[in-house]
Amino acid sequence: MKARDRLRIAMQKSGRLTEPALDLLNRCGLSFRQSRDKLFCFGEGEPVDLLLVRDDDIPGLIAQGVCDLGIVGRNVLGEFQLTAGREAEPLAELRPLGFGRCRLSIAVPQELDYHEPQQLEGRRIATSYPGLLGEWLRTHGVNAGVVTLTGSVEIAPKLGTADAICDLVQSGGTLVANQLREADVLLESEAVLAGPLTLPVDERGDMLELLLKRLDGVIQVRE
Ligand code: PRT
Ligand code: ZN
Repeated sequence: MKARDRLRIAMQKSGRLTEPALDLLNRCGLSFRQSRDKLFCFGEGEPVDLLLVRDDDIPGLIAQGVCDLGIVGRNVLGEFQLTAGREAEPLAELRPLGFGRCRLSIAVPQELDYHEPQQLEGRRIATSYPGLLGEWLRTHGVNAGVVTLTGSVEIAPKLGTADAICDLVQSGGTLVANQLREADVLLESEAVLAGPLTLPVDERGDMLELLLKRLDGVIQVRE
């Protein structure tokens, strides 16, 4: 395979992180010939291109070397690290990016008087994050059933398929609408710049270093 000399960044094609990620890259002096309906965006000035994909695919694309970097929620990166298997390339969180903030939390029915994780012993917890939930349960020595769902996790208690849930929370509105209450926080999340543990030492590596410097400048100005 021919070595790539252009840096390739994976980002969400269409979702909560798309606009703020593009905005951040623009403020770092990068611009792209945009074709949102397509997978690929060619960088106009600097040798940096974008791959627009589902957020869940981003860590895998970096681990496989298809992309050099990715902009993705810490929740998705963390779940990948825990579930991808030992043979997958470990990834690093290179920078927190300050947008897409939310929490991965345990939520319980409003009437449950929750005060400690041990109350979840023997219960079923629905989640799209079995890796992160499993690790948290182990840390607290709790044996609970993990029910993995890919969507609509918040309705599981009403349907009787789970006693509690572990899901992303931002305003808390979704929980209230489903008679649930945030009980414990597993992870404070935001969008991060993800990359390999060891950065490439070639032209791509030089561009990557330049991008990190610009990012630090932009993030500092914003703070
Ligand atoms: O299609 P693709 O797979 O790329 O998109 P997606 O639907 O998986 O992701 P998307 O766009 O919903 O979220 C992308 C990322 O944004 C997540 O991985 C988080 O890092 C971050 N983020 C920030 C959120 C939220 N806030 C959020 N509120 N992701 C999801 N939610 C959902 C949550 O799952 C729940 O259903 O919003 C609901 C809760 O919101 P509140 O405000 O009612 O509490
Ligand atoms: Zn997704």
